[in-house]
Amino acid sequence: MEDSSFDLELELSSLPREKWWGDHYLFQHGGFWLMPESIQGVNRVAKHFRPLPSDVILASYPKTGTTWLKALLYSIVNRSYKHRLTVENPHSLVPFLEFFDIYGTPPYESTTVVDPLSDINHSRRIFSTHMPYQLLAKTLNSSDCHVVYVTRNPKDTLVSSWHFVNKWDEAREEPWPFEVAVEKFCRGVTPYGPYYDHVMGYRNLGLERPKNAHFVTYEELKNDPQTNVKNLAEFLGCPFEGEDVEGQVREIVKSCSFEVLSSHEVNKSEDVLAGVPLPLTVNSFFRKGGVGGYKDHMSDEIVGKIDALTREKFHSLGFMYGI
Ligand code: PAP
Repeated sequence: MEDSSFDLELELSSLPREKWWGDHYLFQHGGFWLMPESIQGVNRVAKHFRPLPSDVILASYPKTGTTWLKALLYSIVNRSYKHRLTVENPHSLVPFLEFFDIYGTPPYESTTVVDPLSDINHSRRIFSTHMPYQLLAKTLNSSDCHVVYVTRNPKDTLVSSWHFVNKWDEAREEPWPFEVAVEKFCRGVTPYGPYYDHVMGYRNLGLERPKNAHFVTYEELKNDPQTNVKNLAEFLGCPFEGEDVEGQVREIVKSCSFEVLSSHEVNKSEDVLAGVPLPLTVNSFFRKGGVGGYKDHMSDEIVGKIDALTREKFHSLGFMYGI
């Protein structure tokens, strides 16, 4: 697949832009804010990706549990290969569609993208994406593939994103002020934001096409991983069977837990994650992995501001979540 006619500079010059942090700008495309590094990949996915009915697509807004779900989905689908999680990073096992050598911009001088139909997983392909449903609707609705969407409460999501950005090398010299991160989040000016529109797009898909889209929250998973892992397996059409179903599920829950996953040498690595056009170290995807950590960072005033927005954006549409 070639798209040598794509001119990123030309594309960017036609889009509204706003400063995100440091020297990084975001560009508005289809109602969402994107990093320039992901625009070509996002366009290619929307244009070329034709999911197979057997495909599993993990969708998420950044920092809402992507890494965890990658590990869980990989283990559920490839049960006899789940030991690979001890030696490979979940992002290598379940690549982002718009990055890596799937539809991303290769970090080397080439416009040829690896054939996305090649067998990247063992039996069934699992991809992930941060693309909002609004930009993927045509693609997803053209197929019987299974979509899993994970979300997380807005305050922990925001805090996680802020920590993540402050781990970037450039932030060592000039850290990103928390108040600025809050302001950008509330205005929706974040990579793949607005968060609220992202979540509602996939929530509606889950309500409209429950056989094809499964919506789960980080907090539900934390609260009852055993039931939720069984539900995911049922949804994907590969329920746990045979002897000791509870034991099989328990094993997967444990091997994908924050504590176990983050203890593997491969996930402690300071190496830059291959295939992503940003200098992200592998270990930066693991920090605390908890619920409610926002309380250590947010004043009552900030909590009040985000909760008011959550009421307006979620509660008004009947989604009683996030407060
Ligand atoms: P991404 O969207 O950039 O891939 P993502 O994996 O969604 O990132 O988010 C990282 C968050 O998930 C981190 O949260 P924290 O900053 O609040 O700690 C990270 O610690 C957490 N995380 C990573 N792996 C797990 C896991 N196995 N269980 C629970 N949380 C996890």
